[in-house]
Amino acid sequence: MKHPTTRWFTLITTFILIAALLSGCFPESPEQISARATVAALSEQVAALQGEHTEDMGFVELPAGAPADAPAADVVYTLTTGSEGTSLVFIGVGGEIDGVVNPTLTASPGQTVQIRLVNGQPVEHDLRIDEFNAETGSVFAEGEEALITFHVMEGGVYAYYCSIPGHRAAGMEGLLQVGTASAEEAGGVSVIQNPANLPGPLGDRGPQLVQVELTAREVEATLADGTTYKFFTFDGVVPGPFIRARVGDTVEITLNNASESAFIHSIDLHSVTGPGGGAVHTQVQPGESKVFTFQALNPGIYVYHCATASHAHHIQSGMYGLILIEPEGGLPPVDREFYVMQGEVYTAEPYGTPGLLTFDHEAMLDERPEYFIFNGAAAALTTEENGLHAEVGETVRIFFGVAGPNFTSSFHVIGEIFDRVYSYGSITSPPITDVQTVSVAPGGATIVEFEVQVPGTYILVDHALSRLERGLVGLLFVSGEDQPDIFSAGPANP
Ligand SMILES: [Cu+2]
Repeated sequence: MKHPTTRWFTLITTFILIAALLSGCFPESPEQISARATVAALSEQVAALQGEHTEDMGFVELPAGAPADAPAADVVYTLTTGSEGTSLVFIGVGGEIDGVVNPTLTASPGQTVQIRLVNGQPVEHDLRIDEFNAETGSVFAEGEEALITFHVMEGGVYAYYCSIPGHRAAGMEGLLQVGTASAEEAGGVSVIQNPANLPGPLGDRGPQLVQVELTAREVEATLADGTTYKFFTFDGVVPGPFIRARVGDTVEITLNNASESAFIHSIDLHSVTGPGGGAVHTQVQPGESKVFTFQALNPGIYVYHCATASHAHHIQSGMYGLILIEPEGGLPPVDREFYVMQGEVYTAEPYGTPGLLTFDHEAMLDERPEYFIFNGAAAALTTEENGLHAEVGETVRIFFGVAGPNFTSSFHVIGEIFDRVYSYGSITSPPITDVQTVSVAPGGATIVEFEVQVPGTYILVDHALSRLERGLVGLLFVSGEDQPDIFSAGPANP
């Protein structure tokens, strides 16, 4: 299953880069000034990206095929450079890839591949494929060309990209697929938890017995486009199921460990009063089950996670979730509730490497994650299917947790202000009001609430924004009538 498109991610990345420039940190070049003019129109561009792109790609017409002096090759591709919205991209020229943005190139093992790069704009670019030591060197002028020829021996999926600083993050990357495994097949299954998938409010009921059954499953699943990873999960989703109980409830937790598992797994819920938060009673061997019971003494929004050594390894692999213990009478009603969790992934291979990635224990001890993710994959929450949706005038509540295992989140929604924040996840203290960014510790959670007054696309980030370029981004789509009294392009109407 293939999900968040590179296009979404790169457009948003570019948006952030532009926003940084607008903050006045750097002198502006003419390109940056013209980019500033496009910021106001970005919401429409984001919306337009949901459709297919057949026009306004700005690619130049070029003849396909290699120059006469080029060495012979089995497969020949021509790519030009260009812009799409505020992103930078490669665009296919000629043949089946003609006009395709960042096309997937194909070849068979043993073939000689030739890629001709034709600069479509007067900006420095190049094209590189690390695995084959193939690099074109820079092209500077519009129309300037460069050629690489290399042999592909082993099947696999490889990334081509522009190595000029910032250009890959701005969108200049694609895949070279050698052999029969398609980029889609390399995507594996999905462990993405849909942010709207959580049980509704409990209402004004009394305490009762709540029985919860969870199964630890180890699954190879999509970490990013063309990239998979061996996740550890509760019930095959990251984060695991949202659990909802109320203060005074007796909660019985059954933890199964799938027979295919290679590791022991367990569960520690921060809502538990008792040793290990339940982990001492739930170290479960593959194919077995264990049960424990606790009484919910304190209302709040709490993280749960696996607590089997190496704890940080199991957590970064995806074994975490949230449990809400409602206060008597529940939380105030809202129109929409969402469930979002942030985590880190420590891979041996650099960010953006296609194929199956492997866990790197040293990188974890050094706290150098390659990926930061919301809900189970890089840019998981940027698609129509897995994004957050609301309508103008509605109130939105986000249960936001940080699994870590190591990094504090500076949770922020670009273009919104949190009307209420339940700081530290405490719901027995009054919420604080009018907050831009909320700090959430690893193993901590919060609840933010806000009314959406203006239609458009809002971007969920950790405002430690380098992490956006490592996959940490989500989208809130708000539909409804424009509200020019609150937000509009152009000068004020007196
Ligand atoms: Cu585990």
